[in-house]
Amino acid sequence: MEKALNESETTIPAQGDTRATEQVPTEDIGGGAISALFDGSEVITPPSTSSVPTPSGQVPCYRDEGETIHGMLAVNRSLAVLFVDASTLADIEHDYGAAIYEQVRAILTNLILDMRGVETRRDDLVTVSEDHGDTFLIFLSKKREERPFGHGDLETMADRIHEYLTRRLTRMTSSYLRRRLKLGIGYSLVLYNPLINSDRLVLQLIEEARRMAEIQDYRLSVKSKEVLQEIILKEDVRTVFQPILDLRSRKTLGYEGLTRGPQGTEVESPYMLFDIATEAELVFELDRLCRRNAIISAAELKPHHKLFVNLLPTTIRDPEFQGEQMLSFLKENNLAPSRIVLEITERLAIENYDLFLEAMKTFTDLGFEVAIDDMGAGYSGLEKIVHLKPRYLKFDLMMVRDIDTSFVKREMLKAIHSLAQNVGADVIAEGIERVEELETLVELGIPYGQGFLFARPKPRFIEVPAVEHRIVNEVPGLIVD
Ligand SMILES: [Ca+2]
Repeated sequence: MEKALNESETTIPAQGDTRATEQVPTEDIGGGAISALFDGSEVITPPSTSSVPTPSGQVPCYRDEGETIHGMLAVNRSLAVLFVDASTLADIEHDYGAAIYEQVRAILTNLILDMRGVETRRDDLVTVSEDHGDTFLIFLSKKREERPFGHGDLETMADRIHEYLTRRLTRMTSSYLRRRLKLGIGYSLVLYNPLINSDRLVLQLIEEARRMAEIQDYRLSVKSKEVLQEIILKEDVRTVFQPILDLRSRKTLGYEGLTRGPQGTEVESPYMLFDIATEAELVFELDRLCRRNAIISAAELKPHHKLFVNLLPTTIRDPEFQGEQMLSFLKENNLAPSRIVLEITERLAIENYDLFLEAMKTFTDLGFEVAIDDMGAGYSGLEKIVHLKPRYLKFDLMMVRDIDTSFVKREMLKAIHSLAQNVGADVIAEGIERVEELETLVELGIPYGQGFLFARPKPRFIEVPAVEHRIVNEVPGLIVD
């Protein structure tokens, strides 16, 4: 993603989220994990508001600017409007609460106001369609001596503004976006007619711009789908590996294969990839590619290490992942099923329970081990999980974040840990970033973990030095890479 852009723009990082400033695709998903599509509704403490701008001017509702708007229409004999629909930001309010949402909305408002003089004219009238709403209406001013707006000009302007706002807003709010940011930008032009009530002309103008935003949105979905189809056809994904460690001895249990899209593109992050795939109904195809790529890329894996591969329950229906064909594919890549742990998201396991039970049997009969992924991520199917008898339970990274200060998260982990012990499974904690989180996990007796504290996902297999090889006074577990 863009690193070279103006650094003075404000970013609001989620607390303790080192990823926010690094533009690294979020860890702990990849392969077939589509946890990204099913957000845990985690409440994050709002960051200090001192770093967040308040809008440099209050944006009025267009209804309160009737006189100005009618004046522009009459004087210019026409009126053009740009329609900016940011209603998908409502997800942020749902996931993080109203305070964070207001901050994100303030950032967007500032971007739109600051855009004047750059992408639009300085004296354009910026309004919202409703007070506190997330739809902006920018009435375009122009000097009388200039030629009137043509539709081509407006279309070009809408495209430029779409790019301008999407890029900046994505970067500045990346910690809160679990999905692709979608802004709908439409435009319209109405001609002045003294016989028709100006209010009605303005309403017609707005309605047409709204519909145009929908059309533009559709056009962009088609484009994203094309990008993804090309990625799948060219097999243009990479697998990076993150070690999973014994938290006491630091010995490596294995590596989780995580998928990245083409480097430096909007779809480098697996969240984006799977988000587009869901919309384009290409999840199965993408999941299959990620899984294949993880296995093919694991050639250097040492024999005593396991490979954790994410997959969807529907994989069981994939002829390529069945019987002889699969076994010979694994053999070609020097892997036996006994070295592979299949990670399946808790939510999908529960939602597709019968299929999943069948999958468990098929896969465990062949010698695979199974991990239930993203445990605790806002979905509770604990009782059903007991019957699945998985080998590992992976505790979701959102639950590990700040677990040292969260009573609720610790209690949740205790429940999952004792459940694991009852069914002969081991807990793996994901997304460990801070020493205090690690200490809490060790105190609670959690055997395994992974996270940036030890190693970032890399194209090669990093071995974290075992405890006995480290200086006693050194910070526990910290590995620099
Ligand atoms: Ca996973």
